[in-house]
Amino acid sequence: MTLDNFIEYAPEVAAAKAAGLAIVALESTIISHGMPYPQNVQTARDVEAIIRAAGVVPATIAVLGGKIRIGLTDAELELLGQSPEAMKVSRRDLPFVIASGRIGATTVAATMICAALAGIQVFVTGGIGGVHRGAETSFDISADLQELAQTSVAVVCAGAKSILDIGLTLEYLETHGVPVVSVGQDNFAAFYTPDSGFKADFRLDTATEQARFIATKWALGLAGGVVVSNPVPASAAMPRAEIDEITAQALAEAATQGISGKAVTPFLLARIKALTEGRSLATNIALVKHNANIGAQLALALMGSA
Ligand code: PSU
Ligand code: MN
Repeated sequence: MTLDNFIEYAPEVAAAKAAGLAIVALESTIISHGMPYPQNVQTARDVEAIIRAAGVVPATIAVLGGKIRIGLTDAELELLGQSPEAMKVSRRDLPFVIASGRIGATTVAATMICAALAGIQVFVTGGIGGVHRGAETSFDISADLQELAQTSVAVVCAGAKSILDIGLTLEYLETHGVPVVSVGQDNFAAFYTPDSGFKADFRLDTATEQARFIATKWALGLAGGVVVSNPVPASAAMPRAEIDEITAQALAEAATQGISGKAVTPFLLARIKALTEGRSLATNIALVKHNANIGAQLALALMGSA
């Protein structure tokens, strides 16, 4: 068994690799477990279009038919968006979903692994997983953080949701040597709102500066990811008091219902969406599109600093 048996490129991505063009990876758990149908599929298509319009090739990543797929067709995006049986796949789940031939939607951690295997340096998503509130008793820390510690992919996101303990998430990243770079402001972003109240490590506003920083890290042999925190545009942000109240309610419901393990994050995302009657979804869509622009520019700049 060699890696070639398990990885398949879409023609567009294979051509981009051969020509040395900039490529941006995209995850699929955001499609299957992060947003409802049909907005999930529409957003996935729109994000790919934004990246293409910037002259960069998008590669949405998932596991289908026993293979890691780098770049999906429209019909495959639809399949991921509509299949309740699609598994949420993190690092530990990857061999299972490949070996069993099931439908797998990759998280930030698994998408980083697949992007690195495919030689893709930039990955755009919405929010990263992190240290959950109450982790001192639940031990619930997303595998995304360990992946950032070891896999050399830059992850453009809108920070981390306040369903998490953002302060502890940043502490964990610091311990593991993962730099958190902020775009356009000093503080780390909080997904629905621009400001988490915690400072990011470094503020680098331009793609050129971000690319120079990332290329320097890797040239020094410092393997591992970089978090690029891009705040939601103010015009699309949610009122902080409202999101705080809804987050508290969603967390209380998760505790009452005994939700645990990999189900926690999808449960909270779905409850927040329901409790805001879809307004959080509009914010979510807007921030992912904004991240696509930043990620495409970063991928182009990285080609120049390679
Ligand atoms: N946070 C979001 N939206 C998401 C996710 C997180 O705001 O869709 C998804 C991502 O795929 C992320 C995963 O990698 O949830 C983290 O899950 P867990 O907390 O179980 O590691
Ligand atoms: Mn977890």
